[in-house]
Amino acid sequence: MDIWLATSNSGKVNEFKSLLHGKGLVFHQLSEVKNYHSPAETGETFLDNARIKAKSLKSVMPDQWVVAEDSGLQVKGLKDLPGVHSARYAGDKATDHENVAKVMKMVNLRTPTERSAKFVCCIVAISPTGEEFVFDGVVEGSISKKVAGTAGFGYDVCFIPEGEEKTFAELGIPFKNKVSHRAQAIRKLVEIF
Ligand code: ITT
Repeated sequence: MDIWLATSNSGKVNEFKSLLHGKGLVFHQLSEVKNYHSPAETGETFLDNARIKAKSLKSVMPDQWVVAEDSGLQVKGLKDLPGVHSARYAGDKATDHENVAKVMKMVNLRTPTERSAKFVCCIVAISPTGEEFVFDGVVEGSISKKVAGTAGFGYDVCFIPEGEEKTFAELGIPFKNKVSHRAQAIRKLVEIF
């Protein structure tokens, strides 16, 4: 079965592929869609933004399964920021490195002793007949005292999942894929295919 993934984040694509490996699914990426421009993520929630991305791709792929995902880091002591702004926390064209640096700076400045945080993921899938499915996942944890590790992407270098002492980036992808927010949502998604 063909699935069109409405994401330009290669870290997300890799996790979808590895979590759904062997399920007979063929993933297509935005780079295969000619003249496609990702929509502005103007929603106030992860669901809003996942739906905006899914509907946008669906409008040019009307007969296909389309899957979009919106996710981010919520830091308790920063009033759940960066949240839906996770990809752009340090500016519109910010790199992962710059976003992580800003989170570390803000946490150390505003909430050095309360470092609780969570990753949230919302997936919206739209079937060839236009039926919408929504799945989510959350992983609780905390912001590390210093960045560490090389696996994964985004904030993985500064996020320690609950019960562990190392960051996702140190624990590696096989570990992350057992517990992550995205893994939880993808496991629910797979049941509809
Ligand atoms: P698309 O919109 O094209 O899917 P994006 O990177 O812009 O790609 P989002 O708008 O959903 O995706 O932003 C999510 C950001 O949150 C992402 O760029 C990371 O910085 C962060 N993030 C989400 N999931 C993460 C994870 O599993 N590990 C580390 N950081 C994550």
